[in-house]
Amino acid sequence: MDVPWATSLKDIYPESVWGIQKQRWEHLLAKFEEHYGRPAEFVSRSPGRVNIIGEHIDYSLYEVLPMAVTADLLLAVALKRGSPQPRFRIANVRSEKFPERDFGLNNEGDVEIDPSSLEWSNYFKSGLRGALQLLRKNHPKFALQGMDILVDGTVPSGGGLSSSAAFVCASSLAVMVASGEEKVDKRELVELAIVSERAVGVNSGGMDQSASVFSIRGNALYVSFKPELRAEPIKFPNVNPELTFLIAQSFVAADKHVTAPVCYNLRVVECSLAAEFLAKKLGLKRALPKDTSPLQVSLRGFQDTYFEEIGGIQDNNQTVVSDFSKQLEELVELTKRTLTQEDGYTREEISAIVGIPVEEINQRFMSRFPVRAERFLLRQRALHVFTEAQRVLRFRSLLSNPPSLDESLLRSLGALMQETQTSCRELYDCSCPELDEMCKLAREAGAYGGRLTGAGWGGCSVHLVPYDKVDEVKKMWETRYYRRKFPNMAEDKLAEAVVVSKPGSGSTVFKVT
Ligand code: NG1
Ligand code: MG
Repeated sequence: MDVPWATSLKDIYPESVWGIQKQRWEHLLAKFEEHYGRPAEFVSRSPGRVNIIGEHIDYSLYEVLPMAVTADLLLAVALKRGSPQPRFRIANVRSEKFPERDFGLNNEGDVEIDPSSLEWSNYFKSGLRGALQLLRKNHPKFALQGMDILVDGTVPSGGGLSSSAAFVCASSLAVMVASGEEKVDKRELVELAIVSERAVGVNSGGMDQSASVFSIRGNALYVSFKPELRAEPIKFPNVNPELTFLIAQSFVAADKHVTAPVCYNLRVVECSLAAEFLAKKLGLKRALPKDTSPLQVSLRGFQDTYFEEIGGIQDNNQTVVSDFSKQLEELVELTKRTLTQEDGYTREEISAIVGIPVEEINQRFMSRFPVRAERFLLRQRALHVFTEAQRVLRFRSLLSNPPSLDESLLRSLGALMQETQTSCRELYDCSCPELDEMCKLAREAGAYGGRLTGAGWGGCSVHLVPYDKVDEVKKMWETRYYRRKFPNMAEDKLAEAVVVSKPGSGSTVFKVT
């Protein structure tokens, strides 16, 4: 399926925001003309996302359930045709915060990116680099055009709503369209954006880019990574009271580029090492298959190989059960019995079990994206991943086959979200006191359940709230969290801290006429 071309903002946004979006787009296009002295030719757009459930399991290749939000990133573009050395000018409507940049390709015809600097244009560059590789692969004689670009983004950065993926996806899409690709295949775009975003220094999974590109308005998205990337829209059931998600900022900035070696990238390493460890301890005959996870071996790869080798699970009547969720249950028990050290494992201990020298472990798992750790908490990480994968299955089945359409359904969904929060806090260690506090306050004010969303360690949280309790929950946060913790916060910032989220549409190209 191709990325759609929109001709009206009504194709993109829900009715409630048409007015405000019209103003924003008119402002962007007027600014473009003022800045570059000619009109933009098209706008490429990709939204942020909120993850409803399935946290930190995409890079272990387990299914996740995010949805796009209405906030998005826009790139207004005009081409610089026929210049032999393409140059890129990229400016932002918020020029005080994001100063204009002008760059070209290096002598090898490549895009240079310095992942160690927190440079806003890196996200465009990584999208450009990915698109360029794909275009060169598909058209060997391909010649890149220069571009003038003006950016307008409404996804808060460092807020857990994946402004980064929105930026990278919109950028790759813009470069593809600017290069004459009228039809951009969604899956190709997602696959290239996943790999591209790693150039910015985080060894990420593929949930954000999938949600940003594939989402369909009014639906959540069930994303699978194995056997191949697939996204299935999931309609929300018509429950009474209406299913309402509140997204709340903690205003604890989670800067992945600074924390990656001890947070995000470290978790990716721990999960891959847990897969190797389990495979060896349980005596798998075959090596784990190389897959599309960031370090090429994953807990999902372990699961599939393990059950293939033992020929499935036997139930009480000795028949083989291939039920996926039963497999996950079994893996939880196996993990408890096999990864017994609560205080983690050193490199030496891991090396002795998996039979790979420490230097090779460092090289294979920790050289491209360095991590800092003495002990690796394999038991806790694997337990989180296997139980979270089960929660996603349960959540999805409650949405697709709701046992009832009343409050009890909402309570069951909320309870699963709450369990995720507990697991993120206790097993995955990716929450923070502020996020825990916000979840607790929301429940006191009537929310069914809530949890951090995205990588965690700060950023946003998402809560399932009865529609008639939305104001109470907001009030609770305002008085007991925001005003206490940030007494000097500006009123407009406070007003934007909490939003009711409606599932929005995915990437689009808009032709300016
Ligand atoms: P954030 O930090 O919200 O962009 C990150 C990863 C996801 C996923 C979540 C945790 C990137 C681009 N995204 O999301 O792939 O692993 O954390 O579930 O790094
Ligand atoms: Mg991100």
